[in-house]
Amino acid sequence: MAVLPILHYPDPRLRTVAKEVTQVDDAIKTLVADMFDTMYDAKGIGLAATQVDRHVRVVVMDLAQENSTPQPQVFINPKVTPLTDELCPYKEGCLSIPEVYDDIMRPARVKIEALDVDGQAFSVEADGLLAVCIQHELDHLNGVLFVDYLSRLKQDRARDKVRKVIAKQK
Ligand code: K1U
Ligand code: ZN
Repeated sequence: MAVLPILHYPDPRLRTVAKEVTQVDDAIKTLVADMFDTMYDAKGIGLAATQVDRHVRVVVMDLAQENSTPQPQVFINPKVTPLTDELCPYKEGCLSIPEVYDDIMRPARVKIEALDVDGQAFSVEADGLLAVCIQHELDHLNGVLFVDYLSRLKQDRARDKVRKVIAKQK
């Protein structure tokens, strides 16, 4: 298992549209394990394969509160269908856009259909943070970032902020 490097905005590789997984084989299982290592190391609650420069439709998530039992979830080839026209705001963050947060409006309730890490199909209805997070991660698989929903001014500020944060880390 390994902690993988995370791509940062505005890296053009974050714009790649990920390909469907055709077989949940050992290579995908290793990717899933590495993505969990990477997500936990970065203290995130979700991660899309796109963010670690792997362009397959794989998402990992753990929405457990800090200091509680981990609740790892895997979504392979996720499909998300809104179940309501109601949009809810949530102050989103992104491991690829560190230290930038802003309110994004998304459908409040969705149906998620996906494969699990054993290749078994499942379906779940979601609201709250799960609904927000799966829509954010699905956007990553389609090359979309939450700052794309913001003004050009806020996008420019986000780019400057990420540059400064990354420079400080070096
Ligand atoms: O995809 C990612 O970059 C992961 C992202 C998931 C996400 C969080 C909040 C709203 C939408 C999507 C993160 O984990 S951001 C990391 C973070 O600091 C955070 C952790 C817990 C709650 C909220 C944000
Ligand atoms: Zn993100």
